[in-house]
Amino acid sequence: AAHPEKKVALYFVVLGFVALLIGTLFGPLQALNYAGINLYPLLEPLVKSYYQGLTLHGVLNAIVFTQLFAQGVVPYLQARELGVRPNLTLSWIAWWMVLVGLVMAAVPLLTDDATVLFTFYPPLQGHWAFYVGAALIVLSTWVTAYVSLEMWLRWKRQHPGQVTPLVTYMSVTYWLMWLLASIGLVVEAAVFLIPWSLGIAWKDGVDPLVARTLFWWTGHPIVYFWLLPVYIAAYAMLPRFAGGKLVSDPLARVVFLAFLLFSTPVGFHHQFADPGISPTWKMIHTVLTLMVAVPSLITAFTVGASLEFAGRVRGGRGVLGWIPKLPWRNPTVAAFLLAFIAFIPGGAGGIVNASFSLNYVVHNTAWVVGHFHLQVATMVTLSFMGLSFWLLPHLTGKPLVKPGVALASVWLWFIGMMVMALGLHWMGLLGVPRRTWISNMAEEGVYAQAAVPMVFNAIAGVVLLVAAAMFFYVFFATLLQSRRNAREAWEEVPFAEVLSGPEGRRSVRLMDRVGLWFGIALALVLVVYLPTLVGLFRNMVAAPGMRLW
Ligand code: HAS
Repeated sequence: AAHPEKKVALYFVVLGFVALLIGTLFGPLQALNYAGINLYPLLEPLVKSYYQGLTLHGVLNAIVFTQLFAQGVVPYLQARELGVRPNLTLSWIAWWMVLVGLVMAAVPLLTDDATVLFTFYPPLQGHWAFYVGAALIVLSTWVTAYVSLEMWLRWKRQHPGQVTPLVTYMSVTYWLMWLLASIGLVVEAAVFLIPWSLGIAWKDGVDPLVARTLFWWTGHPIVYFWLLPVYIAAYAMLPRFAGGKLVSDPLARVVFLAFLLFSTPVGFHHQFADPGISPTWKMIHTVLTLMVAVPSLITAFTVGASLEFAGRVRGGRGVLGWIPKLPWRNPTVAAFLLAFIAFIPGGAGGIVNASFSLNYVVHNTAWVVGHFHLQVATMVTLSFMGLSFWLLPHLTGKPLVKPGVALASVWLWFIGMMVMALGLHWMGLLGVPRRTWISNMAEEGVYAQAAVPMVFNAIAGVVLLVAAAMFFYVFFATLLQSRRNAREAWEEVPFAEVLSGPEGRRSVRLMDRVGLWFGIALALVLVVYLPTLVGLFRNMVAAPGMRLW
C-alpha cells in the first residue's frame, strides 16, 4: 500500500469510537439521574450502581476515546505533511499497549471493583488491575510521542536549517506538552496507587492530598491533550474544508508554544478547596490558568478570521453575511462550526472556574459538569465526529454513507449538549452537587428547587441518544460497506494554504528551538509544584495518622 501508516491510524480511531459507543450509552442514564429518574435497575446485574455507570462513562469517553483519537490522527497528519513514514513497529506496539491496558482496566470496572470515577484518586481504592491497565494506557502515549519526535528529528537531519513545517510543529509541541503533563499521573500510579492496591506498600494508608496533587498535575493539562488535536485540524485543514485559507501560520505556532509552556503549571485550580496548599500558590496557579486561556483566545481570532475569509471568498458580504455562506451542509464543517460555537460559553465558564474566589460558588456542583460537557463532550467529541466523516473515507477509500444523516447527527448532538449544559450550569447555581446519585432522593423532594433545569436534562438525554444512534450508524455503515471511491477522490490530505507564512521571520526561528522551550516549560512546572509537593510529602511521612486508609 502507498501509505501503510493509514492502517494503524484507522485501528486507533476505530478502537476509540468503540470506546465512545460503549461509554456514550451510559450518558442518557446519567442525564436521567439528573432529571430525578433512576433507570439503573434496568442494567442489573451487569452494572450495579449509578457510580459504576458514571465511572465507565467518564473513563471510556473522556480518557480512552480522546487519547486513541489523538494517537491515531496526530502522528498520521504529521507523517503525511513531512512525507516520511512513522516507525510502524512502535506505532503498533502503542496500539497493543492500549488494547491490553483497556482489557485489564475493563475487567475490574465491569465487576464493580474499580468504581472510583474518572479521577480515580484516593481515598477511593480500586483493584490493582485497573491502575495497571490505566498506567499501560498512559505509557502507550509515551511510545506515540517517541514516534512523533523521531519522525521530526529524522526530517530535520534531512533538511538542515529549515523551519519545521506547521503540522509537525503542532504535533511535536503537543507530545512534549503531554510528556511533561503525564509525569504526575505516572508517579501517582507507580509510587502510590499500584503498590497500595496490591497491598505491598502504604499499608497504613496513602495521603489523599499528595495523590490528588500528583493527579491534578496531569488532570488539568490532560484537557489540552484532548483539545489540541481539534486545534491541529482546525488550523491545518478546516480553512480548506471551509473554502478558504489559514490567515496566519506564525500565530498558530505561538498558540502551540503557549500550550507547551502553560498547560501544566495550573493544577491547583482544581484544588482551591483542598487544605494544605498555601493560598499564595493557589493564586499563582490562578494567574497561570488565565495565561493558558490566552492561546484559546488567539485561536478564536485566527480560526474565526480564517472562517471569515472562507465565507467572503464564497460571496459573503457585510459584517456577518459570511457566516451563512460557509459550507454548512458539509457535515465535517458543520461539526467544527458548532463545536467552536459551544466552546465560547465553555471557555467563559472555565474562566469563572479558574477565578479563585468565584470557584467556591461552583466547585463540586453540577455547574462543573455543564462546563466540561461543553468542552470535551461538545468541542472535542463533536469535532472528532466531524473529522471522522472525512477521515474514514480517507483512510479506507470508502465513501461516506448517508451524509444527510451525518449532518443531522451533528446538529442533534449540538442541540442536546447545549440543552444539557444549560440545565447543568443552572442546577449548579441552585446548589445541586455533581457526581451524586440524586434520583434516589427525588421522591423526598430533595433538590425540588431545581425541577425546571432537571427537565432540560431529561430532554437532552433523549436527544443525545438519538444523535448517537445516527452517528454510529453512519460511522459503522461507512466502515463496513464494500463500496469504494475512485482513488483520486480520497488519497490527498487537504492541508490548508496559508495567507501569512513562516518564511524569513526571526520569531519563527526562535519558536523553532523546541528543546529550549521544553526546558523552560519543565523549569516552570518544577518551580510551581516542588515546594508544595515536598511539603506535603514531608507531612505525610511525619504524621502517618493523617492518612486515610
Ligand atoms: Fe476546564 C474543570 C478551568 C478548558 C475540561 N474542565 C474541568 C473538568 C473537565 C474540564 C473535564 O479553573 C472537570 C474535572 C473534574 O472532574 O473534576 N477549563 C478551565 C479553563 C479553561 C478550561 C480556564 N476544560 C477546558 C477544556 C476541557 C476542560 C478545553 C476539555 C477538553 N476547568 C477549569 C477549572 C476547573 C475545570 C478551574 C475546576 C472546577 C472545579 O471547581 O472543580 C480554558 O482553557 C478555556 C479557554 C477557552 C476559551 C474559549 C475561546 C473560544 C474559541 C471559540 C471561537 C469560536 C469560533 C467560531 C472561531 C477562552 C476558541 C466561529 C464560528 C462561527 C460560525 C461564527
